Amino acid sequence: MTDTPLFRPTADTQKSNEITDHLVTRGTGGELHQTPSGDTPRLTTAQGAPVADDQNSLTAGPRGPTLMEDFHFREKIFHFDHERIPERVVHARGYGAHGFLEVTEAIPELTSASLFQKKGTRVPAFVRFSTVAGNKGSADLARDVRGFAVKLYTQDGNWDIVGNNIPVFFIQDAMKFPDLIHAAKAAPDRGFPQAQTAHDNFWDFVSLMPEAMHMVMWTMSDRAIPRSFRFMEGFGVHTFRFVNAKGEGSFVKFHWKPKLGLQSVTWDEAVTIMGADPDFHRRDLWTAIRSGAFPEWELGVQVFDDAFADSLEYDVLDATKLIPEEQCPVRIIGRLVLDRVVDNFFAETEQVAFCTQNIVPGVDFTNDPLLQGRNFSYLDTQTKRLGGPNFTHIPINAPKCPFHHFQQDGHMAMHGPAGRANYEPNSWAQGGPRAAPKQGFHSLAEPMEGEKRRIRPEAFADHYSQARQFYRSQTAVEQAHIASALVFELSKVEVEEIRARVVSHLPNIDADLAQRVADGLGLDMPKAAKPAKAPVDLPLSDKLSILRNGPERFEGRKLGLLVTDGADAALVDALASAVSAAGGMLEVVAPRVGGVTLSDGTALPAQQKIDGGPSALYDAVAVIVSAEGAEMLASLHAAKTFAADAFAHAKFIGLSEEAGALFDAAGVTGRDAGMPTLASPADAKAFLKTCGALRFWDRVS
Ligand code: HDE
Repeated sequence: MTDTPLFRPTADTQKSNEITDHLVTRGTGGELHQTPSGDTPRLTTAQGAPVADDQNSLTAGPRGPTLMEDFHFREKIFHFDHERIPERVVHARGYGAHGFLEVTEAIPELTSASLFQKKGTRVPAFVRFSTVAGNKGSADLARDVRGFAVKLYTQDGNWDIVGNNIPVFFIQDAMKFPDLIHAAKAAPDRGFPQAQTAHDNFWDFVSLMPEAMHMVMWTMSDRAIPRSFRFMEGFGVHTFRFVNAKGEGSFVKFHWKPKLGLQSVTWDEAVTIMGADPDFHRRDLWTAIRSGAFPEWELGVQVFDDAFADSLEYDVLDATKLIPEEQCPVRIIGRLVLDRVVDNFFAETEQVAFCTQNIVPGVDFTNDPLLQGRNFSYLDTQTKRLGGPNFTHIPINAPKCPFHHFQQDGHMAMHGPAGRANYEPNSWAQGGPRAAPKQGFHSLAEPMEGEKRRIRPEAFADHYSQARQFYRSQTAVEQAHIASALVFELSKVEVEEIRARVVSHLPNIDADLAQRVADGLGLDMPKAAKPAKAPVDLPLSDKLSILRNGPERFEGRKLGLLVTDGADAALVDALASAVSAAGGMLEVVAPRVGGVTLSDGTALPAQQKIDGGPSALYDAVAVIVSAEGAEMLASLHAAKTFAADAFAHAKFIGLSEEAGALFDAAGVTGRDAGMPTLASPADAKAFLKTCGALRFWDRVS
């Protein structure tokens, strides 16, 4: 062997090296630079020493051993080796964005919280949405609860409302949280299943914990497969306290209501989306914000006093219960707008540390035993996850108001106050911050007494009434989805006894639901579980349904337009204008991603090749093709699936006259009112109006 048989680029050869010539500078939107420009900063080590060669490690001779003294190599690899931090023990997969909360109604009579004193006050916000059970790399569309965690950077410190998109929880006491999560996540021996509750351990646990049944109804409903973070509600879940300047307290429950209405996908769509785009939700949020369609929620509060709480059939300290809006209206007091994506996913979304203990003067906890347990858990988990007690020094977690305290040192301390006084009281001049008895945080002076015992309150004993209320408040379509979800999940349970134990709870909720699930499983109806407290019929609540609270317009939604060469240009134009006028988004799907040539000779680029753009990704679809195009698509499996799925998922489908051949080939031979023909440009506008209803449910119900 000779000394130099292999080509190794050197600093000199870099100029002709294809890879280095296509540098993408950091911090841009991703535009490509052909060559580094004059103001491109020089590459340095973490210590700032300029680097001459980032391609080759230092060796003794071209083919010789790598030298230990190569500090640039060692530093680069060492840092890479340490890039990962522990993922969150729950809610590992999440996506965040910046925005603000604007107060639309001042409520000084209810709370002394600084932000609520004046209408129009704005505070910066950071929101992280998440799934619960899956690991960081799991798919967005898993059937799961979604986290809805909001950090508000107020003038009186950070206030974290760490909520979910479901207003109740599985368990009543934080003591059971590790059990719940162990049971829900992958089994410890085999390490699967990932990101789903469709397995024995989860159903074994909840079937032994009837208090979970209300939340089970919610997680088996379409709430657990939202179409987008932008179209889901958020809930603080627990009952909190507002405290006003006079020290008077009231109970409060927090709600986030999406301005664009509620929307979910179907389970069959979710299954497809998980393969076609596992990042569906994060991509949706990123794209919407970057395109200027800023997602918005109303902040609402249910405020009530002790007398009202005492009048309820259940306990407001029980997080497995909600208060229907019909019983206690939601008062809108603000709006949350997300208008900025993160600059760096790790620095912001991964390092953000929500803690339920982060509240501000004017807000207080209640004795909800779940909330009290959370107040310990979040602080503790951030310390582990972020490596020490100074995680509040990380910019995303630091308050944006002035802060002064005597905490010091520890790993990675970033704030090092000057001066001698690091204790209180002290008598040094300028001796440091002092407590502020007037403006400072005061707990509500609530009388407390009782025996020290481990006991569940009697008022927590009714586990079925609200589960029944939820199920019966759904539309027929939604009820069918709940039954199918239960059948799907329980069909993945291997032990029949566990399946039967789950089903034994259902007659206490609804006999018809129980029968449907038993039939779906091929199970003889088991004896109903004996309730700790007999369920009662509560008034139904429309607000619990998604379909009764959907949008009436297509704003914020996405139309998938399947086209071929020769498609009618005027029709395509009209449709694009109608989508844009409706505030929607259009994605072009074509046989090739290079796009198509329309009937007037213009080129239309595509965003998706048909195989990568199934109709499940869209809220409605249109198929505008030439006769030859329809014939060609009729022989493509992906195109036929696009058409057949759009139909099966009850989507609105706009068809050019020629497109019929594709649908016939896909086995969709009839045409219904959800499939209007787009014969002329005038039809496009009418079609978009129709799409506002989101689905043509008559087709499947
Ligand atoms: Fe959490 N939860 N949780 N949780 N939770 C965490 O904190 C915990 C509960 C929620 O985007 C952990 O930072 C206990 C209810 C969200 O970063 C951990 C109990 C609700 C997020 C933790 C609950 C939530 C978390 C894991 C039972 C809705 C994600 C990582 C008492 C109101 C926040 C972390 C983010 C995260 C503990 C129950 C919502 C371990 C002990 C109820 C949205 O601290």
